[in-house]
Amino acid sequence: MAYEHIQVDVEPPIATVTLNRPKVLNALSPELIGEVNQALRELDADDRVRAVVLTGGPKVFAAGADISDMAERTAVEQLHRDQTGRWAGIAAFTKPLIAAVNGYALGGGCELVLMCDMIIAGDSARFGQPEINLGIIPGAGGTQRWPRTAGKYAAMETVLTGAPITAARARELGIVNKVVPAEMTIEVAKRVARQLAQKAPLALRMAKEAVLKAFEAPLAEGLAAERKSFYFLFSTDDQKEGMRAFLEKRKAVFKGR
Ligand code: DAK
Repeated sequence: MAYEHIQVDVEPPIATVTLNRPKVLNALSPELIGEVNQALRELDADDRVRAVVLTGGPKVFAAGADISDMAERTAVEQLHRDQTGRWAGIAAFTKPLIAAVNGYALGGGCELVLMCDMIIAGDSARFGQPEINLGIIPGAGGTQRWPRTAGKYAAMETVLTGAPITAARARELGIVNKVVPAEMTIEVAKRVARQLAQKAPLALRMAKEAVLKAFEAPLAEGLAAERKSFYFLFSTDDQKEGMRAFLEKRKAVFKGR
């Protein structure tokens, strides 16, 4: 499908989705979010693709939701637009999603990053939730994902002050996997995606689902879900292939079956 606000590059076994509204720092209009949602749905169904990089390109990730689109809306209009469904669709992507962040990732841009599974930040990256300065609060998960990943006090500081933090500080808080020179960010994220793409796709999917469960379920429920997925994987060809390859001292070839 052709997109207007994003670019999708499929280079099997990975794909890259690039936000592409540079004149407004990739501000996340409803159309852009709709396209990201649609692209991820297509990539989820594409067997050639096993991991995806999400980026805003070399200069900026995204400066948040499009303020010019929101400024004059009423509460009821906001409610009826079902933005939430489109954002939830992104969080529901089943394959590994690696964020490659350069420059600002603010507001909804930061929330989009926090929906990803791993985060590679360029040293130019700045993460923040400046909604408080607009008289609102985060609306795409910021108040929930920040405390779950960075803890209460860092979350309060970010959400209440609206001040952005550097890539180095984000790394200290554990919301970034790796900080690299800005010109390397996308390449490093692609390298990570290619590494993950070598793993067994069904195991990757179950592993992602199980880790995400830890943020939502009580421990006993999470452990039960983990066990079920563990047993399930013994019904896959890839489990047989993985273990036989180990015993035969060769590299496993996984097929996602
Ligand atoms: N929306 C629209 N346009 C934006 C924008 C934004 N968020 N951010 C920047 N732009 C535009 C600027 O208006 C400017 O346009 P022109 O004047 O050239 O026409 C152009 O991008 C360049 O921006 P600046 O001139 O401001 O560039 P600077 O380098 O000086 O400053 C900045 C960069 C990122 C610090 C600054 O642009 C800025 O503070 N931007 C706004 C950041 C912000 O407040 N973001 C939070 C937005 S609220 C929800 C889902 C999501 C959300 C809510 C609900 N649901 C599912 C319910 C999300 C909400 C938000 O993100």
